[in-house]
Amino acid sequence: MKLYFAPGACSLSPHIMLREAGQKFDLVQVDLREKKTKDGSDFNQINGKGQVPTLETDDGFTLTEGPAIAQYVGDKAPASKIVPASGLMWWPQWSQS
Ligand SMILES: N[C@@H](CCC(=O)N[C@@H](CS)C(=O)NCC(=O)O)C(=O)O
Repeated sequence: MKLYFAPGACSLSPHIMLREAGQKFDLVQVDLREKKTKDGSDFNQINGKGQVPTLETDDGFTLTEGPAIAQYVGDKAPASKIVPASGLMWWPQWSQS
């Protein structure tokens, strides 16, 4: 996977979640003012909204909203229990501690 991020931006939470979930991913820094990635690519071609966080998944999807990325990462790594499964308000195990 590939996470597009900018320092000090709301891409930090998906970044933390990917690490907590033990996922393999590459980081690509974005200049949000210029809409360019660190290697000079046009970021608007990757996310038409020109915003981070943006996650390219291994199966070819591009997710462009933080909550959608959070749910995707949580669903991909259920053993990490970082978010409840879709449709649940909490993990049953959370209420036992
Ligand atoms: N609805 C998006 C909002 C993302 C967002 O506002 N990202 C900011 C950084 S925290 C951004 O990329 N701003 C640059 C811009 O809008 O041009 C989400 O929840 O993920």
